[in-house]
Amino acid sequence: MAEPSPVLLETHGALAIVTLNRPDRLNSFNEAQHRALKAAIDALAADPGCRAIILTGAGRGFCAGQDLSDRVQPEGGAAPDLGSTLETFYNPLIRTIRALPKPVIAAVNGVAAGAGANLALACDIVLAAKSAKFIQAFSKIGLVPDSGGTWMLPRLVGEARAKALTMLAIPVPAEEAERIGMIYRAVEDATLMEEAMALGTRLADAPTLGLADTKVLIQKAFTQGLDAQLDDERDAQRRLGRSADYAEGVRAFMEKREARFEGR
Ligand code: T3D
Repeated sequence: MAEPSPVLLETHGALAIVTLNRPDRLNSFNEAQHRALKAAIDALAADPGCRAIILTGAGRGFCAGQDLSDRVQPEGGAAPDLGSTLETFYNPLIRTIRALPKPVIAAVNGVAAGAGANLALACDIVLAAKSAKFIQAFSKIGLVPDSGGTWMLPRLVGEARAKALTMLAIPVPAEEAERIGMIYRAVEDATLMEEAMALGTRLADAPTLGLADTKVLIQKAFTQGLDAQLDDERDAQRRLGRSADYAEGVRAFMEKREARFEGR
């Protein structure tokens, strides 16, 4: 029998749902899943009909990071080059999500560990089922948090918490993750996908160019000063002021009706 695809892709109008699909391994990454996820995201990036993406996991986990069964070293055998895996797979994935000019929602359906936790945190909006938890599992196997974890976590939760959570590999339940600002919201398990779809549909119907520039500007705020940020806001506003969605938004407001945005 053919192997099931390690990544599933479905579309609902302008909203796409990408599902990591290795549930027996809690959707941990092997090369096939990396390649399938890259293909799915690249296709959605190039598709003007796609205006928002949900990333989730099949089964009881979101993603348990690297599949460690691919990393077992025979006694006296050569050590793997993990830098090469990061360079080839994890880093491009995180860079792609951060640069994607469309909103990406993580719908964290269950445990998110290692690179799986940081993949979720790289998404623009993180919703998590209340039973889900986030674990920076790396210290348990002698590694550093990767996939942007050392950059993202201190920004989200502060240096003190980031160091404790990573060095001690403390599992953070979804509601606690919401409370400390690590994620946007924890929701009931039964309504996770319904809420993610509602959010995704709303974003898919929104002015896509404006959302894309908002994403870039907020991400830049961590690395540049107010003067540069003000200049960038001016440039974005100038660009967006020429967009069809801006003209439609203003018309709709004046005509007291819902705007119909087209993402251009
Ligand atoms: O290597 C490189 O290229 C560098 C990049 C590294 C990035 C990384 O992500 S390093 C960190 C790797 N991930 C981990 O260390 C997490 C390992 N997993 C766990 O700690 C636990 O599984 C969880 C805390 C995530 C969940 O615990 P629990 O008790 O809910 O489930 P479980 O029983 O441990 O797991 C269920 C099954 O999934 C189990 O298989 P089995 O016994 O039913 O056949 C388990 O072995 C498998 N599984 C879970 N995580 C992984 C995995 N198999 C392979 N790799 C995994 N990461």
